Amino acid sequence: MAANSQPDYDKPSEEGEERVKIICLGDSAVGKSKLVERFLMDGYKPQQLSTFALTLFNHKAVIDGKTVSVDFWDTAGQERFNSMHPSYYHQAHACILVFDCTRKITYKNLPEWLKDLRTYRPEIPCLCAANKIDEDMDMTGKTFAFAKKHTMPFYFVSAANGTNVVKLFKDSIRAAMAYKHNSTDFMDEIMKELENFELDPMYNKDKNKTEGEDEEKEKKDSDNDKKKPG
Ligand SMILES: Nc1nc2c(ncn2[C@@H]2O[C@H](COP(=O)(O)OP(=O)(O)OP(=O)(O)O)[C@@H](O)[C@H]2O)c(=O)[nH]1
Ligand SMILES: [Mg+2]
Repeated sequence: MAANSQPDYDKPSEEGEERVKIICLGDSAVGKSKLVERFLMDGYKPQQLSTFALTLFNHKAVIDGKTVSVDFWDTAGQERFNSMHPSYYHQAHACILVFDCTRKITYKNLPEWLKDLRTYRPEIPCLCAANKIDEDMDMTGKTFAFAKKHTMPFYFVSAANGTNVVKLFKDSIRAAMAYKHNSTDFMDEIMKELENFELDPMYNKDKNKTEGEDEEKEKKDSDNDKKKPG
């Protein structure tokens, strides 16, 4: 999509509403489209179709009594390998970065997505979502270090059963608005809220285990093995 065919997000919509742009990023099949669908339509149809190019979903949100026109941009996760067009990032006010908690590789690719994002939008708020927790609720007992490391709000979500989807999208809208109005208060608020957030004790058993620890240990073990003579 050419940059000049995009709406101008600095100008109000035809109805005089303020506009914000929120982009979704993450590997193919992590559930970006399903999450947007779940939020906007409150529906979910399991289907395998990958997003072909670019889809724009418009949503009217009411923030502090004012209607805001929100465009969610959704593109194909495989685009990254063909290098995403810069116009995808152009004027974006917030980003939802999604991975699939049942496929480790999609988590490992997050730094690549973030690097691309920061090339074009160094400052915008980015929210991180671990999708498909319906498939493995034990995942909610894990700490995923990536989000903490980059001071991002983090959400366990499921497009299939709706867990946390409304929260994720509403927070993303507020974060986008806060960014547009040069206010960092809202992000600080979310971060504080999440620090105090206690998970259901039932899923807390592996709480102190951090994603990536296993590999670090494996690496140390193999380094030690290498050091062993003979
Ligand atoms: N179990 C489960 N499956 C999901 C969930 N969200 C998405 N899926 C399934 O995962 C597959 C991919 O979902 P999509 O939303 O198309 O993924 P995407 O990230 O948009 O993929 P691309 O468009 O290729 O980048 C579909 O078969 C969905 O039904 C979820 O929360 N739980
Ligand atoms: Mg898609």
